[in-house]
Amino acid sequence: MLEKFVKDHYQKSLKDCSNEEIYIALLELVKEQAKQKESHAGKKKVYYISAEFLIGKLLSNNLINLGLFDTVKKELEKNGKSIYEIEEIEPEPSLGNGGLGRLAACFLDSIATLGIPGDGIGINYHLGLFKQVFEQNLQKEYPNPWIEKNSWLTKRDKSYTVEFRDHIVKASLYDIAVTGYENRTNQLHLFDIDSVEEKITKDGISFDKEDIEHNLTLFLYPDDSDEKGQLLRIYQQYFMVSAGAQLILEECEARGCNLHDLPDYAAIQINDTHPTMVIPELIRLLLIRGICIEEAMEIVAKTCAYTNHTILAEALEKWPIAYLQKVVPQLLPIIHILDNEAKKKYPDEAVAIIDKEDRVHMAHIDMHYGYSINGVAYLHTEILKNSELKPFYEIYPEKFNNKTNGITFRRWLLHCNEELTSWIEELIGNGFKKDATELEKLLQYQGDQKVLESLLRVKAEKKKQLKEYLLRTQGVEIDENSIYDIQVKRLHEYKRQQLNALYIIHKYLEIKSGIIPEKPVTVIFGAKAAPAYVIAKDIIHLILCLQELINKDEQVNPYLRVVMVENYNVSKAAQLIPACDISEQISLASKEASGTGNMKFMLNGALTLGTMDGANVEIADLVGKDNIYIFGEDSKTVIDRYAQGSYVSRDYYEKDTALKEAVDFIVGREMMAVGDEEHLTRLYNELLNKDWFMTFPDFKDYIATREKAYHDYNDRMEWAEKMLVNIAKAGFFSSDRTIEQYDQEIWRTGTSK
Ligand code: B1H
Repeated sequence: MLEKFVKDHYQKSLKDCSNEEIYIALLELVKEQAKQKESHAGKKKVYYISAEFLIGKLLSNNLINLGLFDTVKKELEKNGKSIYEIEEIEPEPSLGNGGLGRLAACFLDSIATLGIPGDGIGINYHLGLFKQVFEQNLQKEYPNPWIEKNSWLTKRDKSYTVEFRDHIVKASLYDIAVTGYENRTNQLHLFDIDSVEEKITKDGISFDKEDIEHNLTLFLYPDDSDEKGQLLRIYQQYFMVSAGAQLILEECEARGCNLHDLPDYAAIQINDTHPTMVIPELIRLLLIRGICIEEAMEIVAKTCAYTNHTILAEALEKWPIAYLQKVVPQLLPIIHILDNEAKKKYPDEAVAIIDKEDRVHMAHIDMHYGYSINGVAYLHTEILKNSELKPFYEIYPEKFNNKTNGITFRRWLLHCNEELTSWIEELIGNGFKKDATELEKLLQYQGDQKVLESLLRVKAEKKKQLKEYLLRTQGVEIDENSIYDIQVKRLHEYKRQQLNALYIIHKYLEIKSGIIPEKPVTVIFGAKAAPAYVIAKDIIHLILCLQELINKDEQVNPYLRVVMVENYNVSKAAQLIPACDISEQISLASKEASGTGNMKFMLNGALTLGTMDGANVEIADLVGKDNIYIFGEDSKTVIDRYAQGSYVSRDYYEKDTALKEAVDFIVGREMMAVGDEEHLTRLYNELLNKDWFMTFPDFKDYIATREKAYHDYNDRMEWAEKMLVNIAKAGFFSSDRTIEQYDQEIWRTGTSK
C-alpha cells in the first residue's frame, strides 16, 4: 500500500526513499485515510474546549487507530526501513503542561473511538511549552518549535474575527484529524493568527509580552507572574473562546439549530477554568443575534459543563476586573449581570462571582451558569463537595458528579508496549482492545509460574530497551538488573519530588555507612518546572546535584543511581513507563486531584508506591492492599491540620535523626561542592521553616514502605503476581470508560451504548 503511494507521489520505490520522504508520505496517507472516516454529526455534538491538548506524536497512533500499523511496519521492514526510526523524525507538539492537557488528548481519542461526534477547540501555540535543557545542574528554557511545512495541521478556509479593546485579530482555523480506533474521525480545531512571529523571542523564551500582534499564539502559558503575563493570558483565553463560540454557533445552525434550542445541538465541556469566558461570550453572541438576556443565560447554562481539576487555591483563576476591562471590555456588562443575578439569589460572599476586591472568580461563573460540575476522581469530588466547593454543593447538589479520569490504551499499552500487548493477546485474546475490562481475564493466571515468568521477561526486555534509550539520548548508563523506581510528572511542591530526594539522601548516607541494599536501585525523575516557580527549580537543582554526586561516587554507584531525564514529554513517557518497576505517586493526600501517570504505570505492570490521594485511592481499592504500597497520612488528617494551622516542620526535624541528617545534607559540604549555595540554602530554609506540603510527617513511613517494596521485589514470583493483578485491574482506567460516563451522564448525545 505504501509502496504504491510513494510510487504515485515520488515516482520512486519505497526502498529508494529517505526516512524523511517516507515520513511525509505516511503523513499524507494517514490524512487521506482519516478523511474517509469523517462523518456528519447527528443532532448533538460535543465541544471539548481546552487551553491544552498534549497530543504527543501522532503517526503511530493514527496508524494503530486506522488499523494500518502492522501492515505498514511489515512493508517498511521488507524494504529495509524501520517504523521506529521514521517515528523519530516526527517533532513532538508540546501543547500542554501535564496531566490536564494529556487528559484532553486521551479524551479526544476515546470520543472518536466510541463514535461520538465531538471536536476539541484550542490554540495553535507555535512554540508550545518550553524545551527543558540542563545547564550547570539548573533548568534552562528554550523555545520548542514543532510546526513544519508538512505537519498534521490542515489550514481551513475559515476564520473568525475576534475583537479586543485595542486590537482586532483574525482567528484562522487549523484542524488536526483525530482518528478513532476502528471508528470515526473527529477534529481538533486549533485557532491561530497569521501575524505571529517566532523571531521575537530572545535569550531562551523571553519576548515582548505586549506585542499581541506577534505573540498571541506563540507560547503555551507564558510566565504569568506579572501583570503583562496575566494580560497576555487573558488575551489568549478570549481568543480561543470567542473563535470557538462563533464556530459552535455556526456549526449548530448549519445542523438546523435555531439557537433557542442550542442545548439540543451542543454540549460544551469547559476544561478547568481557562475557557470560562466562553459563557459570557456565548451570551454576548446570542444577544447580538436577537435573543434576550434572560433566555440567553438560560440557553448557555443548559449547554456548558465544567470540570474542576484542582483544589490548589493558586490555580483557581481570579481575574481583576481592571484586567478584563483592558482586554475584553465588551464582556464586563455581561459579567456584571451574571454577578448581580447570582448575588440576588445567593447573597453568601463565598459564592459571589465578583468579590470585594473586584476580582472575577472564573470557577464561580462556571458553577452558577453551567449544568454540571465534575471532579476527576472519587476522592477529589468528595473533597469538592464537602470542603472546597461546599457552599456551591449546598446550592446545587444535583449539578455535582464524579468522572474518574482515564487514559487511552491505544497509546499507553498498544503503542508504547507492543511486547506486553502480545503477551496479553496470547493469554486472553484481543477483546480487551475494545473492552478494557476484559483484562480481568488475566486473573486466572495468578499462580501460573510459566505465565508469570514470561511476564517478567517482558518487563526485563522493556528495561533493557530503556537502558539503551538513555544511553543513546542522554549518555547515561544504568544497570538493567537494578530496580527502576520512577517519578515522572510536572515539578510541584505538592507532588513532593523533594520527599523522594530526601529518601535518596537517606539511602546514600546508609550506603556510605556500610549498609548495603539487597538490590541495586535506579531512581529516575522527569519533570519540568514552571519558569517562574523558584522553589520547583531549586528542587530540580537538588536532584541534578544528587545525580552528579551519587553517580560519581564509586562506593555508592553500584547500589544506587539517580537519573533526571531531560525535557520530559509524551515520547519520553512512552519509553519510561513500560520499563518501570515502582511508580512513585507520593503527593500530599488531598492535593493531587487524580493523577493519570499512576494509571499508565499500573497498566504496564509497575507497582504503585503512593499516598491515599487522587485516583491512587481507587487503584488501591481495585488491586487490594497486598498489591500496592500505601504510606503516609490520609486526606482527612491533612485537611484538619491545615484548618488548625498547627503544622511546624521543625518539630519533626528535631525529633527524627534520620530526617535531620537528610535535610542537613542539602546544605552540607558534599552538596556545596557540586551545587549552588543560593538554591540549596533557599530550599533547605523552605523545608525547615515551612514545608507547606508536609513532607516531614510522612518521611518515616515513606522510607519504611519503600524499603518493604524493595524487599518484596526480590521474591520474583510474588512480585510478578502483583504485577499481573495490577495489569488485570487497570481496565477501569480506560478513558473509553470515562468518556462513556461523560456521554451518558453529562453530554447525552445518545451515541455511546
Ligand atoms: C491539573 C491543572 C492545571 N489540575 C493550571 N490543574 C494550569 C492548572 O497552567 N495553568 O494555569 C495548568 C494545569 N492540572 C491536573 O489535572 C491535576 O493536577 C491532576 O491530578 C489530574 O490528573 C489532571 C487531569 O485531571
